[in-house]
Amino acid sequence: MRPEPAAIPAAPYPFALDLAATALVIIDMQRDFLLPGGFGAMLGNDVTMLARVIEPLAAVLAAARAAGMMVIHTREGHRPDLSDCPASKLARGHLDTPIGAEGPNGRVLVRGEPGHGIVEELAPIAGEVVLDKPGKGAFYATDLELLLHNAQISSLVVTGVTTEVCVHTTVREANDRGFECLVLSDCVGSYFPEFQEVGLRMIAAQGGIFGWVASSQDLLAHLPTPAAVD
Ligand code: TIU
Repeated sequence: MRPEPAAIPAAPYPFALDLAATALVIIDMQRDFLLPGGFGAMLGNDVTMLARVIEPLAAVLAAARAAGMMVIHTREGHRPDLSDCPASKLARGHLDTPIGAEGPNGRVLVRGEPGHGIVEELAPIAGEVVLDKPGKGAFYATDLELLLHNAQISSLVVTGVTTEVCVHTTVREANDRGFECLVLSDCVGSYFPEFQEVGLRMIAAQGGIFGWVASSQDLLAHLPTPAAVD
């Protein structure tokens, strides 16, 4: 028999967690955003601001795997010929090292390059979805909605970077498509502390206009403890 949903303490009110109908979505935990020399750095950001997300997110990923949850990793980036990169995105920021140019981690935001890869602490394993997306939202120009529909997923635990850009865009897209989103406050990160704070408040405000916000500890308390790894 399917277990009763657990009530996860969250803002603005407890989130009903039905594990079989919930996927963990990890947004763009790529070297291009987290390490020096990638897209995030080329935009002028202090990339060290995002490192604090890795440890709690690795714990959530391990617990999600132990619980048998569907896991989806997204990666923002483009085809090597940049044919899927809008001219507006390419031009934005007047970057010295724009999308597609050679940087210390390979060509910036290009699929297959070292910078485009997910940081090793959160590397996908067999059976997990790795979803390449050309935009900020994970639903735009991808088959994410079809994958979730076919897996009978109705709720998303949303994590990754950055809070106000790709996480927010994805949560807004998911909300309009009828998915319930629980955003983990310590597993999403921003280059801007004020955007982190306000970005999270915007999700849960107005009775949960886009979804719920909880800490990873509050979710982990309701997931099976992963077997210890030596
Ligand atoms: N610039 C910034 O904050 N983010 C992005 O460009 N992409 C994602 O958030 N993944």
